[in-house]
Amino acid sequence: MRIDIISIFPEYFAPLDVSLIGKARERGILDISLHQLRDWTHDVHRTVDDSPYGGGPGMVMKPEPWGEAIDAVTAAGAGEPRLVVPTPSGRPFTQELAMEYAAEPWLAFACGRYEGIDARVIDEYRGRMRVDEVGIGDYVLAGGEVAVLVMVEAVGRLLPGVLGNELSATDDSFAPGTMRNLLEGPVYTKPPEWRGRRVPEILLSGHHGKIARWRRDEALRRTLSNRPELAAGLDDESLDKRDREVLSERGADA
Ligand code: 6GU
Repeated sequence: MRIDIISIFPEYFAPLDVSLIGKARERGILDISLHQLRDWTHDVHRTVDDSPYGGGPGMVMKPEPWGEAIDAVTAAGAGEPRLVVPTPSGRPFTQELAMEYAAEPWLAFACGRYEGIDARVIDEYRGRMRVDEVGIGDYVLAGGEVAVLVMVEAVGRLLPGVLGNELSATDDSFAPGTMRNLLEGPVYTKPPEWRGRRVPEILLSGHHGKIARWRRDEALRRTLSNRPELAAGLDDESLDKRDREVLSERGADA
C-alpha cells in the first residue's frame, strides 16, 4: 500500500519509522512518503494560513499551497488515491473504516492545522477522487498529525503480512465477526500467583469450552461497564440465554 502524508510538521511522523509500521515499511508492505506543505508556497515567509472570511478566531489554511501539493503528490502515481482529511468535524474513524482503508492501494492524508483548510480544497478534489473528512474522537487536537498516526497504525496492522500472528487482527474488540461490538475481557500470563493475586482458576483448568464461556462472560461484563451504549446495541439474535443472564447481573453501581 502506498501512503502520502502532507503536513507542515513532517517531523511529527517519526514514530512511523518504529515497531510494526517501521518493519512493514522495511519489508516493502507499506510505502509511506512525507511531504512538507510549505514546499508548495512561493513567498519568502512560506505562508500557509490567513485570517478567516467572515471574521472569527484563529487562522485558516490557504487553498493555493494545498492545491499545488495535492496536484503534485497525486500526479506522481497511477490512478488517484483515496484522500483523507483529518478533522474533528469529520465522520468517525472506526475499525470498519480502517478495514476499508486497508483494502485501498493508495491513501493520501492532508493534515490541517489552525481552524482547518479552506473548504474549496475539499470541493475541488471531491470531483476527482474519493475524499473523506475523518475524526478520531470527540475531543479537539491541535492538528491532524496525531490523528493520521492513529489511522496509519490502525490500517497498517491490518495489511497482510504485517502482524506475526494473522489471527490477532481479527480477534480484536472491534473487528466484525463473533467479537463485533464486544470489548475483550482481561488477560493473564505466568506466574499463576502474583502479590497474592491468583489467575482465575478456570484459565488453568484446560476445559476449553468453559474457558470460552468465561471469556465471553467477562467480555460482556466489561462491555456493559465501560461501553454501556455498545452493550445496549447488542443484537438480540447474537445473544444466548447465558449472555442475557450476564447482561442482567446487577453491577455494584446499580
Ligand atoms: Cl482528525 N483532528 C483534530 N485536529 N482534532 C481531532 C481529530 C482530528 N479527531 C478528533 N479530534
